[in-house]
Amino acid sequence: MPTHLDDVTDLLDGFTPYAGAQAKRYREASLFRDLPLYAGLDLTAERTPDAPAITDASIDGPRSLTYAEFRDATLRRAAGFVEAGLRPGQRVVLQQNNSLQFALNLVGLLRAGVVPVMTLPAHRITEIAHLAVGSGAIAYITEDGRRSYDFRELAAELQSRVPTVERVFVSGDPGPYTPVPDADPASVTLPPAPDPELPALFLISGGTTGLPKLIARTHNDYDLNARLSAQVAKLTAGDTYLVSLPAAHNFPLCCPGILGTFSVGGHVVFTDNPSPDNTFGLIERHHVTVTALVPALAQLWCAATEWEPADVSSLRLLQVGGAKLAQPDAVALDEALGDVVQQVFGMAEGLVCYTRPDEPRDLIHEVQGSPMSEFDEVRVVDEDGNDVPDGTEGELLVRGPYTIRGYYRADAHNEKSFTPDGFYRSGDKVTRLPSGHLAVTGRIKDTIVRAGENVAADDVEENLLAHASIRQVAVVGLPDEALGEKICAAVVLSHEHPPATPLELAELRTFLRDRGLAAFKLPDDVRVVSTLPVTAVGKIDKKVLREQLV
Ligand code: OOB
Repeated sequence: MPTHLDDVTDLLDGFTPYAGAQAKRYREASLFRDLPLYAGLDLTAERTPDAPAITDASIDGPRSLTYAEFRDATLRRAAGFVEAGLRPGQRVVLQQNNSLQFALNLVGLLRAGVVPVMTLPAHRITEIAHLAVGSGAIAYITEDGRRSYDFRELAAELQSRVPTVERVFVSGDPGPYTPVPDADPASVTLPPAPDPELPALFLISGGTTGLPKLIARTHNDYDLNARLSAQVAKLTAGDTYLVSLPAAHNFPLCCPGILGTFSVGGHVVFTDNPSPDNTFGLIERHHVTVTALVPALAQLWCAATEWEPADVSSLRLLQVGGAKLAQPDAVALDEALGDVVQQVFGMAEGLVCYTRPDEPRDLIHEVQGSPMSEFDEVRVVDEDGNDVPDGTEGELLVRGPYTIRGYYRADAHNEKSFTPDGFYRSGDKVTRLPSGHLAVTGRIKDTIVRAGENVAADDVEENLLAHASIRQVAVVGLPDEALGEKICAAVVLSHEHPPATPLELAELRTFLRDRGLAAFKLPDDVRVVSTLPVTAVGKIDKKVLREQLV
């Protein structure tokens, strides 16, 4: 019979802690609170027990809970998990749509010292099985089939492929499984608060290549992430945050998102449908002040201001991140919604950059922000690892108090992804301004090797986006006998400025040549598509696109 100690020892096997001189500096600067991740919620519940904490506006709702009610419900859920036999240090895969149940399960697990693996609703068996094996998960917590997909089927498949996932708990109709458990906290001994230097939860890497990697975030570092983000967003108890993106993603979860809003005593509204015909009404009804979107969704919201009748003027901060927001889109959003855009450049691995609400609007439109902590050490380096001057493109490396020092149980990846002195190699191409602001220019490996020449996809994309009839674009390499790879541009046409005649390759090549693009970078193929495939959180997914185009 394994003991608690075994579970925690097992959790720590493959985890890279913060160490060395930096860890000492962070301690000396008192960056960490040494409290469990749910402390922000508990402190708020003490201060303002009757303030609104959560409104569930998903298909489970509508239902609202005050801070005291929500805290008590999470204690009952934690007691339920303990009574069901879950032990501190064990990992469980959590997969749920945005709802109160998601929040109860998350906080209930944290209180029980159980470590959730934060998967997204769009993940399917390949990713879920991979993450369950990688984390050593013993349970899967999910929901029934009332939304677009029946997760109980995924549960069956998961248990047949990964027998170490012994338990399945389901919110809603459990079918053959166990309902998510609740118990009287007075009748169960909850474990002591977890060590704040231990992993609190696992995030999933956002890359569009290969299978996702596990990112262990500690109580201390993730709590810091929430509090600093809340400060940058100037979040207060008067704010209402709408969870539009999948709640388990770092951006809506903690930047400042759900956890940041709890820490200041604001109100969190959950929706499981981010389309404007639903969200605009919610913004009006609940006086939503802050929300977070990926650029594709932001474009849709921007267009919808033309026809949606709801009053969305309560919105003071529209955070856009996860992928690059084009400058004209940032301008259009500010015009449509009244100077509300905040650019957010973040990563599950840690570093989050924000534009600040009081910065000049034209700067906010141009850059993806600057790091949120003065302890974030950013380097921009060339291919040989040498620092480049400000204004020159290079790879972003980062080390800081809330950036991981290694992926979980991934020694081979860690060799490539971290420098010996602990900097994370982001794979992102950026330029840095003397002010410290970063502009993201692309991904290091997003290149096409055409007839022996390296072509950066972002270079071609940026130039194509300057075409009035092109709304969205993704450039990928496709196999070609003569060239090795040929350059293919998948374009989504603009509704406002549709081309007079169908868009032809020859015309696009002339357009790009006139803009000064080198001949070897000109697309060999153009495909007009109605939408581009996206990842679980809504970023353009080039891997899937390539498969669709060949
Ligand atoms: C966020 O996190 P992930 O882990 O899903 O993805 C991180 C990657 C970054 O390395 C970068 O390649 C890209 O997504 N990215 C951006 C961006 N924000 C993220 N690329 C260009 N412009 C941006 N504004 O995506 C994430 C985590 C926390 C907050 C916001 C986003």
